[in-house]
Amino acid sequence: MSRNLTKQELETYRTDGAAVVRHAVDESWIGRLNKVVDRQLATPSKWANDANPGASANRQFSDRYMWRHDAVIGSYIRESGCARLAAQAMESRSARFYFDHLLVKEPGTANPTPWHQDIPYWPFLGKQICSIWLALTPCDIATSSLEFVRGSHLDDKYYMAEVFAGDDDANASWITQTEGEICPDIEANRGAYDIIGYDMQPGDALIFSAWTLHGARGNGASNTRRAALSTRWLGDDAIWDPRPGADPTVQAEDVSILPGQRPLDDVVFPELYRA
Ligand SMILES: O=C(O)CCC(=O)C(=O)O
Repeated sequence: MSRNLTKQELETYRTDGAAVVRHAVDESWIGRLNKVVDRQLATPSKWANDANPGASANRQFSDRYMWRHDAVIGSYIRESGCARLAAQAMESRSARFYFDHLLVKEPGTANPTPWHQDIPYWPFLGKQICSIWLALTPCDIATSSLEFVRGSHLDDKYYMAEVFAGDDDANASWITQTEGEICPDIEANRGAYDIIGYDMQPGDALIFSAWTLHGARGNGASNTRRAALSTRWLGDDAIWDPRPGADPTVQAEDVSILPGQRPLDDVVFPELYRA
């Protein structure tokens, strides 16, 4: 099974910068991807950030850039229909894949995900860049479902990247090199912002622009994990923009393109959908 975005979902993405997509992918992916979660928690890759290694509670964990060696994630990005959903949301003829990002908060994880935009973390510029955050476990706002500042993708702001709790020194050292305005303290002034968020079931997804401000609370559940897989997508207007502070998973020496060029490097940024 794979689906298209509805007119309503497209309109919501356009105006809010984020849309919830129920039953975004076939449920058969959920069990397979949750096995990847278990495996990465047990054997993290070199790109993992782990606030409490080995713990089964109060552990914020992320791992990323697994698609090139993990068969399940490799199949998910090619076969689940998510590339088409990304292209439709971005109103782009094509969708190239950038990277996958597993985001886990074990029960009782206090760490919030700080409010941030994604664009300053990545070596790209362009308006047609988005993520699909696929829920692998049920969650609501109190158990760390993502929240968004509605319409913030249209604000023409570029905020300095935030260091997440649990980021190790190596990770913090590249993140703190980013430039931009300091992100306002949205959490302390929630009433001043139009904040939206959704209860999620496994297989539901949030599709959001790389320019939309988003964050999440800790996982307040005492016995359930919150796990999600974010996949990152590049549309027609994305250009390669390597700069200090950009995620080091893909660097200038890994690509044949030059700054300002489109990411036409098929091995590194495969085109997984074309209308
Ligand atoms: O899942 C989270 O806590 C953060 C996710 C996020 O910021 C993203 O996918 O861009």
